Formats: sequence, structure tokens, C-alpha cells
Amino acid sequence: MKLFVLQLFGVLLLGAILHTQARTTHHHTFIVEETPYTRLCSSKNILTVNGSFPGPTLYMHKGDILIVDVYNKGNQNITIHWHGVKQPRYPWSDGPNYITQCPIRPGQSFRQKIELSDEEGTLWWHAHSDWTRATVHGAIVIYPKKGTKYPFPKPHAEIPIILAEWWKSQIQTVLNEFLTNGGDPNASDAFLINGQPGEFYPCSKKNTFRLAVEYGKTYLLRIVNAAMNNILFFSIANHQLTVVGTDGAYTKPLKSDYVAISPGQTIDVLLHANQPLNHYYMAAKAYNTAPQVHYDNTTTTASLQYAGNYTPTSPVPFPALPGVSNITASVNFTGSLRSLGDAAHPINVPLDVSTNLFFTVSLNTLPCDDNATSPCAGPRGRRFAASVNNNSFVAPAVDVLEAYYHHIHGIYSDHFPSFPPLFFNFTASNISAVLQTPNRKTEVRVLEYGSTVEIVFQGTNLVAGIDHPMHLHGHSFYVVGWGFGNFDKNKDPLNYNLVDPPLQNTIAVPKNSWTTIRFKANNPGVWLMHCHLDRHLSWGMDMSFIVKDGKGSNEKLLPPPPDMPKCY
Ligand SMILES: *[C@@H]1O[C@H](CO)[C@@H](O)[C@H](O)[C@H]1NC(C)=O
Ligand SMILES: *[C@@H]1O[C@H](CO)[C@@H](O)[C@H](O)[C@H]1NC(C)=O
Ligand SMILES: *[C@@H]1O[C@H](CO)[C@@H](O)[C@H](O)[C@H]1NC(C)=O
Ligand SMILES: *[C@@H]1O[C@H](CO)[C@@H](O)[C@H](O)[C@H]1NC(C)=O
Ligand SMILES: *[C@@H]1O[C@H](CO)[C@@H](O)[C@H](O)[C@H]1NC(C)=O
Ligand SMILES: *[C@@H]1O[C@H](CO)[C@@H](O)[C@H](O)[C@H]1NC(C)=O
Ligand SMILES: *[C@@H]1O[C@H](CO)[C@@H](O)[C@H](O)[C@H]1NC(C)=O
Ligand SMILES: *[C@@H]1O[C@H](CO)[C@@H](O)[C@H](O)[C@H]1NC(C)=O
Ligand SMILES: *[C@@H]1O[C@H](CO)[C@@H](O)[C@H](O)[C@H]1NC(C)=O
Ligand SMILES: *[C@@H]1O[C@H](CO)[C@@H](O)[C@H](O)[C@H]1NC(C)=O
Ligand SMILES: [Cu+2]
Repeated sequence: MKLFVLQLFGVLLLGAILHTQARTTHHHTFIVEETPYTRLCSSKNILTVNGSFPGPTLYMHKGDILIVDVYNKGNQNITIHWHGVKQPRYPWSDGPNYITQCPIRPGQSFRQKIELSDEEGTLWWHAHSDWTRATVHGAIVIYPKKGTKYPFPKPHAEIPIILAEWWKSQIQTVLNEFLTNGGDPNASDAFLINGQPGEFYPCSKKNTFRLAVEYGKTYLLRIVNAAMNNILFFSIANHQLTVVGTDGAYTKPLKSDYVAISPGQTIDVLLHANQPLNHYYMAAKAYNTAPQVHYDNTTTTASLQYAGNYTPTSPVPFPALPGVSNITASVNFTGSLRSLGDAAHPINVPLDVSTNLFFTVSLNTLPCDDNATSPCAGPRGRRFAASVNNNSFVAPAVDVLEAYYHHIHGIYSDHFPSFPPLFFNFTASNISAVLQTPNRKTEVRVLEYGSTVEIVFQGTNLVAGIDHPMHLHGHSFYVVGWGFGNFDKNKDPLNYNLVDPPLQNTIAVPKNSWTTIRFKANNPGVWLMHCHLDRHLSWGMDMSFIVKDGKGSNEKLLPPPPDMPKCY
């Protein structure tokens, strides 16, 4: 009897120990609804989660599980994506419209399960249907596992800094308009920091975002670029920033006066409040390498304010942001990121590549439709399109994952090409217009479970060169190299960084340049890869991978939840 009690006690003790190490499951409810908002002196209804914009920040620890019940109480289709969360074996909750699910229609709900694995730092969630993500987004803060520490001194406070874009018009109207006329979308009317444009816009001074700091303390800013169509420069006057992470992975500390951040990307920086007591502007504005694009040239600001008894200087110090087309400033910053790689955060760059892919990312044009009474608003009277390897993706009526899982034929083909159909001088200043028309297809690339994949993204000057922030779902990748011009398969791989390349989920391929990524395809499912400039995504700059099941019992796609939204 005594022995039994002792054993029972032992079991309970073990259970308690295991419990403290076990993952916590969090439950949240997302009410998607139309909410009136006033910005830039005018009001409109926007789609929000729980009436807040930006939406709620979710706080978790590494390895936790999150269950979110999404209720669509709005008047349009919606899906929610957990950007940068790998969702091991469970693409069912990943979210991209017509790739892993059909939309949650008005009046419907969907329970999503979000499973963290090795992500630690900052990620974010956003809608992944039409252009609803303009206002349906929020930060995900992932703390170190309980009992473990940040690889830097614990900051005094942590603050999400969410950069976004605002149109005075309804976002759905902006979308419909450019898809109909074939031209560029209207530029936004403002950029935002935590939902506020800042004082250089009309009617915006009062509500500008203010960050109160105490002299001598260190703050962790978790910066998210939730903008739709612009890579941004961000900076704080007189304060050097120390980058410590990007895309939910730690980096070697990198000191910089500014950051360049792509839509989709997150950057964690330490801010040392070590300047004279004062107010200082923080500011963000567009980085745009295509002079033809009518971009939003405004500057959003927020205010850094030291605690204490003083009168702020006049003028308040303003940061020196790089010029709008300063490609050197962008590539210098992005190209300087390195994985931290300490004992607790090892680096696992695939060294032997089993699957070599070479993907051109291009803008294209298509004929204006036959019955158009006036020419389209795109180049040469045609309509804009965009492609990967000359394939402009056409969304199917039934999502690819559903078709794959249930063997529904005729939805997609698995012939997505490993190489572009033609090799030419991709970055030449004068590429023949004959090459501009892409194929329009619904094609996927199948990857064997466990294959080690290298993708060389080659930006082209077809129609016009511009940076393309490429994002992969279901995996993070190592960015092992980049360079201006055409990729040289004999020379460029010799300069790859296979030691400490940054681990990211979104990487800007610079204008008329190439960028190489590597990852291990160890997550069975259907995973979208796309440009995170939403106009390029809308024009077809996306494709999907199907990662096949492995042999092991824990290497197989899990079954779908019972309440998957129906396609018809
Ligand atoms: C959203 O609102 C619902 C209903 O009021 C609430 O139950 C839920 O906790 C909120 N969710 C978040 C993430 O704040
Ligand atoms: C887009 O811009 C054009 C030109 O300024 C304007 O006429 C049109 O109404 C705008 N569309 C939307 C949806 O705001
Ligand atoms: C920004 O763009 C607007 C509209 O094209 C133009 O009128 C204005 O001069 C530009 N401002 C700056 C600072 O370039
Ligand atoms: C581009 O930005 C870098 C870094 O901020 C700066 O040194 C350089 O002078 C800028 N170039 C131009 C042409 O403004
Ligand atoms: C970035 O710029 C700094 C200073 O201007 C320079 O020292 C450094 O070598 C550059 N780094 C890269 C990767 O170009
Ligand atoms: C063009 O007009 C013809 C005849 O009215 C019609 O049959 C066809 O569907 C139209 N095509 C498009 C793309 O609207
Ligand atoms: C490709 O075009 C670029 C830009 O015009 C030019 O500088 C380069 O020399 C060309 N490369 C080749 C191999 O012709
Ligand atoms: C571009 O190519 C066309 C046709 O090949 C030629 O007529 C034109 O002169 C070229 N323009 C430039 C700037 O090289
Ligand atoms: C893309 O494919 C179309 C159709 O086959 C072809 O006409 C066009 O030249 C191709 N463009 C490129 C850049 O490969
Ligand atoms: C909403 O989603 C359903 C299901 O996929 C689709 O049939 C319908 O056309 C969508 N509605 C709009 C306005 O896109
Ligand atoms: Cu793009």
C-alpha cells in the first residue's frame, strides 16, 4: 500500500513536471464585422476583428497552441492567415483563399487551430481573401518558452509597431476598380503607425501614436509591415536601433539608423532610450524602385516621448529616412541580417540540395478583354498581370488542398515548371513586348517529403522591374545569397552564406536582381508562395507547393476539421 502511494505520488510529480513543460492552449474569438472609422477627416466602415484596428495582439509562448473561433459577421467573404506560423501537418488552418480553404461566408464561422513550433519573436495574423487584409490584421507576440530567456537583456517593455496603409475609399472599391480597368490600383492616401497616420496628415494630429519611455531603459519594438503595396523605411530620430530578430527568428544584433521592411515581414529592434529628454519623431515612408508606379509619397509619424519635466525642443527632431528609390539603403539593410545561431537557436542550412528550382518573378500584360469599348489602363492599352515562371496563377473554384486531399480531378495540374520557359537577359532595359503575355494556369509544384529545396528567384525587367517581397507559407527559409542582375549559376553559388544566413518567411528580391533561398520541405500539405505586394498577388504572382506525406506516422497530413467552409 505504502509503495503504491509512493508510486502514485511519483506519477503525480512527474505529471506536474511534464505539465509545466507542456504547451498551453489558448482560446480566442474573432468577431469579423463592419466598424465605422474616421481617418483623414472622413468616415467609412471598415472590416475589423472585434471592432479594433489594428486588431487584437495575440500573446503566446514558443510551442503554444491557439484555437480561434472566427465568426464572419461582416458582409463579405473572409479568411484568416497566421503569417509565419508553420502549422505542422495542418494546412487546414493556414487560410489563403482557394489554396487551403474556401472563404468563410457572411454568417458562417470556422474554428482554426494554430500550432506554434520553433517560431519565437514576432509574427502576425491577417485576412487572406480579396484585399480584406488592409484592415483585418494584428500582431502575434511569441515569448520564449517559460523558463528560457531572450538572447538579449530583458527589455523594460515591448511594443508592437504595426505599419499599414489607408485609403479614404472603400478597399473593395479600389480593388474592383483596378481589376476592371486593368491598370495600377490607386495609391493609398496615408500610411499608418498603430492605426494612426500622424500629424502630417489632415485631422490626424490629436490621435497620433505616442510611445512613452523612461531615460536609461531599453524597449523592444516589434515592427510589422501590414501595408498592402509598399516596402517601407522606418526610423526614429537620433536613436540607433539594434535589430535582434525578423520573421519569428533571432538575428545577430545589427545596429542601424533605419530599417527596410517588406509587407509580410516583421523586424524586432531594441531601442535604447539614451538621448536627452525630449520628444522625437518616428516615421515611415515608401521605398519604391519603379518610377512609373504612382505610389503613396506621404510620411507617417508617431512620437517618442521621454518621461520627465522639460519642454520639447522646437522643432522636434525628425529622422533622416533614405530616399524613396534608394536601393543601396534597402539591400544594405536586408543583406546585413544574419541568423543568431547560439546553442539554444541552432542554424540548420540545407547543404545538399535535392531539388533545384529557378523562378522568374515578372510583371506581364494581357490583352484588354475583347469587348472593351476603351483600351485598358495598363501598359500599351493592355491589362496588368504578373507571373512566376511565366505562369499567372488562376484561382480555382475549389481550394487546392480540398482537391488534393479528396482526389478531385480537374481543379489544378501538377506541372508547375522548375525553370522558366525561356532564358534571356532578364534584366535588360529593353525586353521585347512579345514576351509579356503569360500563361494563365492553376498549377502546383509537388515536393517529396524531406526534400531539400533551393529556389533562385530571378527578378525580371519585363514590363518594369521592381522589388518583389516573396513569402512562403508552411516553412521558413534561409536566405543564402543575392546579387544584382542575372544569376550566374557557375559563379554566384560560390558566394552563398551557408554559415549564418537569416531565417525568414518573406524576402524582398531587389529590382532586377536575384535572391536564393533554401529550405527543407518537411511539412506535408499545400503551401502558397506569393509576392506580398497585394497588387502583384491579385495579378497572379503566386504558385503553390504540395509537400507529399513522409513514411513516418508523424509525417502525414492530418485530417481536416469538421467545419471546413464549403466551396459551394
Ligand atoms: C473578441 O470579442 C469577443 C466577444 O466580445 C470576446 O469574447 C473575445 O475575447 C474577443 N477576442 C479577442 C482576441 O480579444
Ligand atoms: C481612383 O483615382 C481616380 C483618379 O484620381 C479617381 O477618379 C477614382 O475615383 C479613384 N477611385 C477610388 C476607388 O477611390
Ligand atoms: C506626392 O504626390 C502628389 C500627387 O502625385 C504630388 O502632388 C506631390 O507633389 C508629391 N509630394 C512629394 C513630396 O513628392
Ligand atoms: C542611400 O542611403 C545610404 C544609407 O542611408 C546613404 O549612405 C546614401 O547616401 C543614399 N544614397 C542616395 C543616392 O541618397
Ligand atoms: C552597409 O553600409 C555600411 C555603412 O555604409 C557598410 O559599412 C557596410 O559594408 C554595408 N553593408 C553591406 C552588406 O553592403
Ligand atoms: C463579348 O460579347 C459577346 C457578344 O455579346 C459575348 O458573347 C461575350 O461573352 C463577351 N465577352 C466578354 C469577355 O465579356
Ligand atoms: C543584360 O542587360 C543589362 C541591362 O541592360 C546589361 O547591363 C547587361 O550587360 C546585359 N547582360 C548580358 C549578358 O547581355
Ligand atoms: C528597343 O528595341 C526596339 C525593338 O527591338 C528598338 O526599336 C528600340 O530602338 C530599342 N530601344 C532601346 C532604348 O534600346
Ligand atoms: C510566356 O508564355 C507565352 C505563351 O506560351 C509566350 O507567348 C511568352 O513569350 C512567354 N513569355 C516568357 C517571358 O517566357
Ligand atoms: C464567396 O465565397 C463563395 C464560396 O467560395 C463564392 O461562391 C462566392 O462567389 C464568394 N463571393 C464573393 C463576392 O466573392
Ligand atoms: Cu511583386
